[in-house]
Parts: sequence; C-alpha cells; structure tokens
Amino acid sequence: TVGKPIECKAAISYKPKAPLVIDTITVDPPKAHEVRIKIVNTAICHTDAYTLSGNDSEGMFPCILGHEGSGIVESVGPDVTTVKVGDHVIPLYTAECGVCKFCKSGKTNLCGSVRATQGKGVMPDGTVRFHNSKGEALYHFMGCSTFSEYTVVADVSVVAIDPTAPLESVCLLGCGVTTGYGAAIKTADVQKGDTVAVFGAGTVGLSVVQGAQSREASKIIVVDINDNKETVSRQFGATDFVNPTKLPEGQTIVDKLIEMTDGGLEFTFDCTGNVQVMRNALEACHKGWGQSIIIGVADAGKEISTRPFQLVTGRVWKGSAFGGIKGRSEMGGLIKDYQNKKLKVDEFITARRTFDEINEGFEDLHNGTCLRTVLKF
Ligand code: NAD
Ligand code: AHE
Ligand code: ZN
Repeated sequence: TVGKPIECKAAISYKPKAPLVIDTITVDPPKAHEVRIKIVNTAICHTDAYTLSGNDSEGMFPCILGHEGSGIVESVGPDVTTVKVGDHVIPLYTAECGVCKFCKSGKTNLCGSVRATQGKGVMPDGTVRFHNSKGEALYHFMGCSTFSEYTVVADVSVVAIDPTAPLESVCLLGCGVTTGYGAAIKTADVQKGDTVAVFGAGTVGLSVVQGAQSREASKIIVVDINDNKETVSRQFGATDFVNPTKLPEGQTIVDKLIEMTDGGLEFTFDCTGNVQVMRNALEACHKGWGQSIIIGVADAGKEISTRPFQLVTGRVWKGSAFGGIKGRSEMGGLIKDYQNKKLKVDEFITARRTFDEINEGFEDLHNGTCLRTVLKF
C-alpha cells in the first residue's frame, strides 16, 4: 500500500545565518528502500550551526537541518527489511549498507551507498520528500533532517534500538557522544597507560575523555579556552585542564603539553574545528609514535599545515567521522554501554526545550556552558 503525504511541523533554514522558520511542511511517503520516521527528540550539534553559518561547502538551502535525533518508524517504503513500523530508531548520517566496497573493506565506517546524493541534499533517487506550504522543495541534510516532526531517510541510514532506551537521551548517540567515544576507543584505540590530550571540551571532546578513561589512559589533559569547562572536564574523567590563553609569556600550548608528558602525547584529538588547533594537536604528539586525530569540522576554504618533519619523525595525522562507528552494527553495543552505566549520555543534556524554541536552542550553543540542548516535539 502506498502511504499518504503528512503535514507536520518543521524548522526550515531558508538561508545562511537567518533564524530557522517554524512552519507546516509536507513530508511525502517513503519510496522503495526508504523509511519515514516520527522524530521524538532532536539535539542541536555544533555542525548544524556550522552549516547554518554558510561555511559548509556542502550546505544547501532551503533545507531542513538536524542530524542528532531519535524517533519511531511511522511507515516504510517497498523493499525495506531492516526496520518496521513502530521500531524505535536513530537516523544515521554515516550509513551502513554492508555490501559496498567501503563496508566490506573492514577498514572504515564510511559507506559509499548514499553519500553522494546525501551531500547534495537529496534522497538516493535524486528527489526530495519535503515541501513547504507554498509547494517549494526543501533539501535534506546529512541524510537525516531531524528538525522536522516527520522525516524520510534511506533504509541504510537508520538503526532500530532497544525500545526501553529513553529516546530523549539516546538521540545524543546519533552524533556527538558516539563521535567522541568512538574516536578514542576505535579510531585511536587508546590503550591502558597512554597519555591523551583533548582540544575542545564540548560534547565531542568530553566523549573522547570518557573513551580514554574507559581505556585507563594514564593522563587525560583537556585544553580549552573557556575556564568554565574545567569542572565539567574533570567530572568526565580529565586528570588535567589547561587554558592555552593563560600560559606564561613565551610558552606555547605545544611546549606546555610536551613538558607535562615527558616529550609529548600518545594521542591528541582536535574537537574544535580550528586549523591552528589541529596543528598544535599534531605537534604536541610524542616523536616516533604520537597520533593526532582530527574530529572538528573546519570552515570551507581552511587548510591544515605543519612542517613535514613532524611526520618524518613519526607523528601521525588521522581523522575520524562518527567515531569510526558503524551505525547499524555497533549502535546496539553503545546503547547497552549507556544502559549499563559504562557510557555517560544524560550528563550532556544542559537544556531541554520544546521544538518551538529551536532558535533559542541555537543561541544556547554560545552561552559557554552548553553541551547539548535537547528539543522535544
Ligand atoms: P562545542 O562547540 O560544544 O565544543 C567546542 C569546544 O571547543 C568549546 O568548549 C570551545 O570553548 C572549545 N574551543 C574553541 N576554540 C578553541 C581553541 N582555540 N582551543 C581550545 N578549545 C577551543 O562543539 P561540539 O558539538 O563538541 O563539536 C566539536 C567539533 O566537532 C565541531 O567542529 C563539530 O562540527 C565537530 N564534529 C565532528 C564530527 C565528526 O564526525 N567528525 C561529529 C560531531 C561534531
Ligand atoms: N560538509 C563538510 C564536512 C562535514 C563533516 O566533516 N562532517 C562530519 C560529521 S560532522 C557531525 O557533526 C563527517 O563525518 N564527515 C564525513 C562525511 O562523510 O560526511 C565539508 O567540508 O564539505
Ligand atoms: Zn553532529
């Protein structure tokens, strides 16, 4: 049977930097290999603000942003076998088809199945499921578009989860918490006794901290320009906190970290998106074996640089998307870690708001103490 279009509430981003417009939109039924989800909760990630700022080279407008959400399957299109109506789910901006070259490689969580169309703001068949009240097409975002009461995603871009897990909390596993935790335990594969420095104590950085702590890192140094982040960093497991703007005259953050760790760190993580921070993070790595993982997303046009000698002498520069986690096969394990209190998630919720307050939610991002604002429909 063919489903019907649904009229519902959504937050439309018409152009960069402009407030989101809450309006009624039409969400078309899912086509083959597509799933329509009733979004219950969505959080606002720094990356939503980044795309809204106009600095994302893939940003498409008008669009429905949002990629850190949770919800319930409302209907499925033909040939969908992996989820069913009523399943509790998390949309995945990193799909997992299981059969493409990437999925089969065993080397990466990046999946090639829908990434090209996802980056163009359309469904795999090249069309959109969203229209505003004037009938104008609205682009999708990161294959998720969780800033809508109903959204349509590809069947490879959604995972069913334990229905007893609270949707309000586990929406954060759709991006920030999974990204940081996975970067520590999968991409870096931090081992007992390793020294770790994390630049940027947002949800991503603090999740790296908890990953490093779970691996019994010997030192976990958080570097942040905001002193308000010291207490929360220590609550998540940091052993040290450094504000790079408060160092003695003439001492750089790289000097400071090398001094604190007898020559540099086993692992450093950029969770800021600032390319100068990325360079410092690389150069604070231990000669011979230190690895620096880039997680932050940099503005369009920005590039990283360092002296090649830094790499010649054994430092390694890497990156991590969604923490290297394969969403459909590994999300269940993360949910269990959360349920068994091995993984903190609730602690990141610094504000709860109704969906109508989404613009205030974006303002929360700038208040200096915000980790995640979670919206409820
Ligand atoms: P956030 O804004 O909550 O946290 C960023 C933190 O960095 C803040 O505490 C801020 O004070 C600090 N900071 C800013 N400039 C700094 C500097 N020069 N030195 C040290 N600290 C500095 O953001 P978030 O939601 O945690 O996201 C962090 C970054 O990760 C963003 O760039 C985001 O786009 C990116 N991200 C990437 C992935 C991925 O899969 N690769 C996933 C999620 C988010
Ligand atoms: N579109 C940007 C890059 C954005 C980016 O790097 N996204 C991260 C996820 S951020 C989540 O908050 C990512 O995982 N990228 C891998 C991918 O396949 O998108 C640009 O520079 O064009
Ligand atoms: Zn995100």
